[in-house]
Amino acid sequence: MDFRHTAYIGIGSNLGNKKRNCLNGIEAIEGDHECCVETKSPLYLTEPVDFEDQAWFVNGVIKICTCLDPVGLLNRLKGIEKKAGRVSSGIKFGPRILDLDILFFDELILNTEYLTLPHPRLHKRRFVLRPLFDIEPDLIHPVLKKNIRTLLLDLKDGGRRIILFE
Ligand code: PH2
Ligand code: MG
Ligand code: MG
Repeated sequence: MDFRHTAYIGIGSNLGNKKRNCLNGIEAIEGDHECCVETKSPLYLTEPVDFEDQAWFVNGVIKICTCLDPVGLLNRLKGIEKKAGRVSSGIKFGPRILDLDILFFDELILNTEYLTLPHPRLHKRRFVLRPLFDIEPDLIHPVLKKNIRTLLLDLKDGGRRIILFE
């Protein structure tokens, strides 16, 4: 199999055993024959953003290689979320057992109804930038043309709290 693509996946949970849910999500990706996990960031406990009246999250980022195309990978991740028991809370940005978001897929820029790449909010979110910085500080955002280190240093989010979890 030709694992020609590189993708970064954001992982999050704020329901139940949040750390276990994240680790189970990573293990499910590791168990997928069309993905291989290359690097895992540490996990962080993070203050909720966008919808603030909810529990803190556990978040991390992994780097994978895959032979799937972006939509194939997205569907695979949605399947893993569903298997983990994810149901809609009815609230946009609300609580979830497991969230697996494609952050980057190669240097691809994509704007469809189903999928936007890079992830449209990643550069505003400390809970994504910090673990990304841990594993790939020099990675360049193909739209903003800045590396992760710079995006993190320039981030103005009022100092959202993020605490190393392990
Ligand atoms: N995910 C959201 C909304 N808010 N806040 C934190 N800290 N971590 C998340 O993963 C998160 C969030 C919707 O995807
Ligand atoms: Mg998601
Ligand atoms: Mg998300």
